[in-house]
Amino acid sequence: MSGNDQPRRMTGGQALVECIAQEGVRHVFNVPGESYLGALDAFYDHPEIRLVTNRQEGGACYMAEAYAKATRSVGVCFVTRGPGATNASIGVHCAAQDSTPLVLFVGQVPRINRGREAFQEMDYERFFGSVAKWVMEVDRAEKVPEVTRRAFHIARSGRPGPVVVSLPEDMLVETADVYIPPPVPNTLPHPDPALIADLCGRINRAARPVLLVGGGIQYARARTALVAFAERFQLPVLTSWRRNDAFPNSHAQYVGNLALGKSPGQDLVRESDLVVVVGDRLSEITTGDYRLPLPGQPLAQIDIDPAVIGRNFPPQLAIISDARLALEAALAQPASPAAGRAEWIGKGRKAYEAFVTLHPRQAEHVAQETVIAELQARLPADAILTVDAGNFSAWVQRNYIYDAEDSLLGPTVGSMGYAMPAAIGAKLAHPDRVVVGTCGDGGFMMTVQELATAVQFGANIVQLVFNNGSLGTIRMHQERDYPERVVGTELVNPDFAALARAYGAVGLRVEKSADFGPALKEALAAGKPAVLDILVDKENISIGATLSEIRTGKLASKRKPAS
Ligand SMILES: Cc1ncc(C[n+]2csc(CCOP(=O)(O)OP(=O)(O)O)c2C)c(N)n1
Repeated sequence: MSGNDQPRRMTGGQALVECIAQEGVRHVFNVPGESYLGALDAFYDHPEIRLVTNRQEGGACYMAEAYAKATRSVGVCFVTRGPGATNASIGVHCAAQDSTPLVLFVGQVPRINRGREAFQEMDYERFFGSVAKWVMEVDRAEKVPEVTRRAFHIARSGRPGPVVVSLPEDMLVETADVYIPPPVPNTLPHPDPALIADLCGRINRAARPVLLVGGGIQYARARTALVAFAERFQLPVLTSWRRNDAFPNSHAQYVGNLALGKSPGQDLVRESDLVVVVGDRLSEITTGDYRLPLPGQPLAQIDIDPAVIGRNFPPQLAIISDARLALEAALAQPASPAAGRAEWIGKGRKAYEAFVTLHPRQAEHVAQETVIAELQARLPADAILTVDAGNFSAWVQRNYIYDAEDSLLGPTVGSMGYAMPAAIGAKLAHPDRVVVGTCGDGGFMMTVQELATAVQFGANIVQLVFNNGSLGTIRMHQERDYPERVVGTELVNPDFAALARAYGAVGLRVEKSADFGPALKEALAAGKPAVLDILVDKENISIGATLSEIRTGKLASKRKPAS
């Protein structure tokens, strides 16, 4: 898409929407506000952009964030000043920790009123300063294209992330001669060939190397190169927290996901003599509280962002590069993997397969294992699952096999209320793929209002609610640290199936394991959004231990010294 050569007379709002259209944006998520009416009106003349009106800005911003994840392009969200911005901030924080390209446009008070504590006035630079990659207020209509182009460029380049652009209300209706330059090309950093040769030499010599990959693979569209690289250099592959889909899970070299709790993948890292990390920031959860890789363990890191390299773990070899370009360069290097690799990979794969094999538990209501087995059996291979924060997600992440690209969208930031807006965003991005959102009863109610958005915009998702009448994760922590002192974690819920029907969606209540399969089948064929209210036992509160086991000390407390 190109800009226009000659300046044109237009308002700030018109220039803004023109720029957004030229960036190739086809969905914009918003909650309207009078503070950006001049931009809102400009969408009227751009029917090629679908303006999705949400019911709460938290839902809108999550939806834009997940749309960005599902398309690996920049998500765009518009909210009003002050309260709109604060509501949307959950999505900005999510985009920051999840490295998701997002531009949040926020209305602002008229320029003459800046600094007067005018109606709903906020200083966005200070408010978003610690989470956004860049925050900028556009002070003149003719500067709209310059700031917008830069906003998109910053959001998607390097380590992707959120940008906030503040739009004074009067600037949006001001007319000016506006020159619109073309979008900034996304230039990718190439690796240093000598370092790639060094890396491949180390990999060839290592007896027990592991390859850990994260979201950088997904944004670089590096899957083909990654699979070829893993095969050529005979490496077992691990994925990071909530990036399970960065590598096909059915591949014989896939050995697991590094998530909360103990896993055989962690053992493999512990035993490794070379940990190669590509496109992952080595978060607290992926590294098991910053304990893996071990101190002094040989580490090689490839990342697009110099600030990510060595932040928590000092690597012995560091390559700043786009993940795909680095892996493709490595493919041209001689491969002579040390003897014993097949056994090393086989050992990891065997442990992984045992770890993810489902063993349905005793359950009065629905066993989570049955839900996963049915999903695996009934969903098409390219289905997209979204997850929320909550204990239920452990089953969705550990036991489901993610083979397709971008088939798991989850908040690595761990914020509740994500799954349903994310599912809607993913469905709007990929109308032909089946999209299933998964959440707990607590998380569902945080953004339940977006079910109206799904119905209005024809996003026919299936939303699964694992309903245990409790904020189960916190109850688990509570029982572990303060056994039998239950306070603040019980929930009295509405009838979710009836609520869904009131929204115009399909609503089904599933009380027994045997009923889940037929209910899922009905939901998938419904031709409209569907919510399955799945009753799960409070006793089966976590994947690692039952409520009774936790009460009797099966989980070690992180907060209190062992007595
Ligand atoms: C926005 C937000 N608020 C609070 C939390 C803290 N938190 C994490 S999990 C959780 C409970 C989730 O309960 P539910 O959605 O019912 O799922 P469950 O753990 O029972 O499976 C809470 C309150 C959070 N992560 N995000």
